[in-house]
Amino acid sequence: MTTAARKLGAERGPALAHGEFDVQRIRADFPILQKKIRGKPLVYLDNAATSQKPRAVIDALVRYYEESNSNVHRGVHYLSERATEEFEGARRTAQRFLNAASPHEIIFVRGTTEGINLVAHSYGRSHIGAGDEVLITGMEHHSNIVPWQMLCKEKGATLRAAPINDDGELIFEEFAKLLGPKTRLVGITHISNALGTVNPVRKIIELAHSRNVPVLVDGAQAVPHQSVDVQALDCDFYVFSGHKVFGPTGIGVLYGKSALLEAMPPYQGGGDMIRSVTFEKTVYNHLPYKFEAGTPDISGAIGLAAALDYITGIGLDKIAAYEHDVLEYATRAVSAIPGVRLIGTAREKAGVLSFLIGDVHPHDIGTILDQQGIAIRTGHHCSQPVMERFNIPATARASLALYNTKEEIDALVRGIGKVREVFA
Ligand code: C6P
Repeated sequence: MTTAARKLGAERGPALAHGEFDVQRIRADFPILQKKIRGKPLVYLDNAATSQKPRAVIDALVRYYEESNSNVHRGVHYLSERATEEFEGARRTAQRFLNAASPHEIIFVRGTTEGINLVAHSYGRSHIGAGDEVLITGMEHHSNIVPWQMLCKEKGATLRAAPINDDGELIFEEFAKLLGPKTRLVGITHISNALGTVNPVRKIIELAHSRNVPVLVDGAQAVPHQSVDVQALDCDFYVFSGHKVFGPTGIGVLYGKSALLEAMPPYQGGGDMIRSVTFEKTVYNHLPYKFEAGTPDISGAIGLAAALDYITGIGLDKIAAYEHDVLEYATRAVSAIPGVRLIGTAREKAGVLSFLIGDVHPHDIGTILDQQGIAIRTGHHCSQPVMERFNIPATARASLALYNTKEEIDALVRGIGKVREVFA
């Protein structure tokens, strides 16, 4: 072992430095992490785009299709009752995961994007009118920009975005100034996918509520990394995607406070969302079914519940502490490489390391890393206004999950070294 390698080893600390958090045991739960990519061990650092799935989730999907598959809320037969029980059990799991007051505050949707669109169409259309304003921030994903823009255009309302500073933090005073008498809704990301910034959502919600403005929190990048308690946050809506939290694609959760959801009109019409239908009139179903028209993603919900149980079993506080340590290690190691510029240097960060290397195009960085079995994302990360704020077209982004190790960060650092060699 070289002196440098020994020094790095000492910095890394023992493998079990985080109490019972045994990263190697966790890695063994994820079949895909055992694969080789282009002849090299897979180093998967694209978790903000989508996370890998543990055996528990894969097994839950297979078990559902082998033993329970049927439609829900419809049949009197054994399988339909069993599928309904499992589907509604998944809702209760999501309720516990977010600490929602009731399972009927959990609406199953396709993902974060659909959750935000649901709120924009249903709550937005009935509460936002000409001259009103929707307030977001300068670090939102397109999913938390475009639905509001569409709504504002339709209604003659205005979309406002609170600016961010050079570290990628929300400028709170500017946000407070923009939160005015015309603001009807605040939409804010909990953690930025492009920068990793963790927003002070509790403080934002308190301020918005002091002015009677409801708040939607985009939790897509938060739920895999830290525990979320919607009652403690007191948010009005909270959305996340299953596939970013080790669950299947095609399923997500919209949490909404009962009183708000009760008063909102349905988003889509169809089966399951009705109590009775005549050609003259439809009486809508009660919550949560009023917002779940058509056959839902039954297996997705069951797979998601398995994922939530999986991370809850490990402990989100342990996951947060472990990932914080790996992110700090990665930040130190990557920023020490000559020519590297980090985009997003907020004091409170989680999960994401966005960077540039000299004037090398991020797509070239991604391609050279891919040849070494290292998966990162390059581009604007569906956050073009963030790129504009930093006056760059794109970044290379390494994003972490609970199974990433400091050894993988070392591989990333070596990979960046290769990029620098190629473009020297
Ligand atoms: N961000 C990324 O690589 P969907 O596609 O509905 O599951 O999630 C949309 C979404 C909403 N908000 C935030 C903060 C997000 O990060 C994402 C998805 C991925 O960063 C894919 S663009």
